[in-house]
Amino acid sequence: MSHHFMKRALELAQHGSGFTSPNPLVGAVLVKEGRIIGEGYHPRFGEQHAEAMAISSAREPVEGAELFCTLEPCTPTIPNKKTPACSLRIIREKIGKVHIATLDPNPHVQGKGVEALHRAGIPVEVGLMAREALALNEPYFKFIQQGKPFIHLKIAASLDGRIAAANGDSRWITDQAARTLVHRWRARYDAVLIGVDTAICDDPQLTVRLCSGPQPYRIVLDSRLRIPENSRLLRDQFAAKTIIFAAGEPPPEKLARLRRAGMRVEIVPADEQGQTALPQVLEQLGRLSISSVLVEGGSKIFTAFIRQRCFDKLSIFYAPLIIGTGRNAIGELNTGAIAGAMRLERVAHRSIGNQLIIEGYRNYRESLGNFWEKDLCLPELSKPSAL
Ligand code: AOF
Ligand code: ZN
Repeated sequence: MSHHFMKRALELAQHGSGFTSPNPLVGAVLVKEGRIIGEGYHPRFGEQHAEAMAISSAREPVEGAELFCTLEPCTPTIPNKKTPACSLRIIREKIGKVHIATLDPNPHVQGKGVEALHRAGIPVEVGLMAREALALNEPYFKFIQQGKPFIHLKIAASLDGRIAAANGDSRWITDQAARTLVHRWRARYDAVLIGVDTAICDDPQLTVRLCSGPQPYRIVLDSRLRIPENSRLLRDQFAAKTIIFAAGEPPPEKLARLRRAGMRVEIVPADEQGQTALPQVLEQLGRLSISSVLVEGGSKIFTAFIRQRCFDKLSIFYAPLIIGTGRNAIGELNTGAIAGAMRLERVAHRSIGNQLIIEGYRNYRESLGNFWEKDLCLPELSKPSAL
């Protein structure tokens, strides 16, 4: 039964999808005598928290009710907090018991919410559906601990691992069902990123068209500012959502022209190849509060992110076509022997339309941190005597 209520809280959390960043998606359910009496979620950055909404929405007195939350209730220890602390509200309302899926990895919380509830004599259980709750908030877990965005590489490839024909044509390798899924991902991510060669070759829009949802930032890595000024990314209704990253000292006239036209150009150091240095790009994105990035190509970009280990998750969509000689999804990684090849962790596969999706993580622990694992040793906390 507990499982059922936490599942509902996880579903509710999704309602904030695309709007809460860099805050997490959070859902909460209030239960009395086996019935749900209140539901809530965090709808948007800066707005009400899930627990507060669940309590306020309750149709009957909440005293003694059980609360199921997908994240540890927050504490007043968070600097510049925009909403009242949920843990205090829970104590004030005399909630009878709290079930939490994962602790809050925010360094200003990290267990303090559980501690406060305990001190007030409220029993707490942590860890119910923790995996699902983590999967829901991967970008938040990385960003709040590391200040850098969660990077997800999305590759659409033929069975023989090509992402375009020899002439550069890539429309379309995957079918409508796969492309719709990618649009849903775009709506969930803070930004979509491509290399300038893709901007030149495909003139993509990188918008959310096949589903509804918010428009993410569109980032172009363009060390020498080669992007054509009539690109759709610079001229359509979302031009204000385009950010170009150039390297070192890009051509000054083009830089001035783009900036005069109102385009946002960020300049980061060049790496040894003269490309925009990825670690600095990611740091700068973090400073802009961009907590998640979907990388959509092309091959040079995928290769650079993989070679420099600058990604968290990789999803390859294999479409049932064979191109033969064409453009490889991924270029030189200096792998040497198979033992030196990059192997993904926590690999999963599923299908959508005619595609097989294979996905995995480069290093889950490095991406999400160790902190969440503490919830596995928290049961001792649920005995008030432990404090
Ligand atoms: C919760 N429930 O629904 C969310 C939480 O500035 P504020 O007041 O919105 O606080 C933001 C922080 O609160 C955020 O960094 C994270 O630690 C926590 N998010 N906590 O109890 C919620 N969204
Ligand atoms: Zn809160």
